[in-house]
Amino acid sequence: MEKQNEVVLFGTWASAYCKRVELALKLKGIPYEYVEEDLTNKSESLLHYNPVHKKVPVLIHNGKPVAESLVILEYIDEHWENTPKILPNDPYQRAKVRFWVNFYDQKIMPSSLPIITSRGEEREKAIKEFNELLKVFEEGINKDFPEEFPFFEGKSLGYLDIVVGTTFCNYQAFHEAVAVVFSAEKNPSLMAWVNALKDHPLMKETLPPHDKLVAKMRKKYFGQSP
Ligand SMILES: N[C@@H](CCC(=O)N[C@@H](CS)C(=O)NCC(=O)O)C(=O)O
Repeated sequence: MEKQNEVVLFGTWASAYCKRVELALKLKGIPYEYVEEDLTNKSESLLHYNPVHKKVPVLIHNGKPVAESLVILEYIDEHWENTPKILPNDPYQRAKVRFWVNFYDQKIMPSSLPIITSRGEEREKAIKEFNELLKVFEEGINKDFPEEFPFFEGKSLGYLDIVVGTTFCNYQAFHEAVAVVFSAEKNPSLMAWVNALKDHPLMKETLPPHDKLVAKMRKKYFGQSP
């Protein structure tokens, strides 16, 4: 007999992109099977289901793959419509949330890479540039969503909370393994938001363990053994 709602997630434990999807599935109460991928030796299944990017996450729903984390989040929200909504119902609000999620993925996420790869003055410059983008982001979301702080969409976590939370809630690991990039003095509302997100029970359950993540970052970025 055909299963109606078989959900399988291909992911890897330290990936914020994968954690986005895990968190969304949990928030919506969707049962799923999780398959941990070894990205140094990608499985035949991953290559079959995501032949274009060959990346995780990939969600397989009743045998059909959906790739790219933001596409997956929107798919989940549209398919399981009688579960807590991730995106706002109002088209204009939805457009604004998508705008800032895209800004986050396209501008802020890539700007953390030069911080990892540089040293000394170059690193200071990279941190400064990262912070300038963060300011634009912080001021933009405060202006666009003045009523909804610290959680968008009222009490349940929304699209921006999921996307930002699953990366920034690990900031202490990044500070320990790489460099200190933000603080309550420089980024007051962002830090208040991130700290509130860190306390959400499903966020806590979903984030990777701090020590394991620090060790992974040190090894991946600097070739250091724990
Ligand atoms: N734009 C993609 C990015 C996903 C991504 O970069 N995944 C990484 C893990 S964090 C990956 O699978 N990397 C394997 C590779 O690049 O070969 C998304 O949003 O899903």
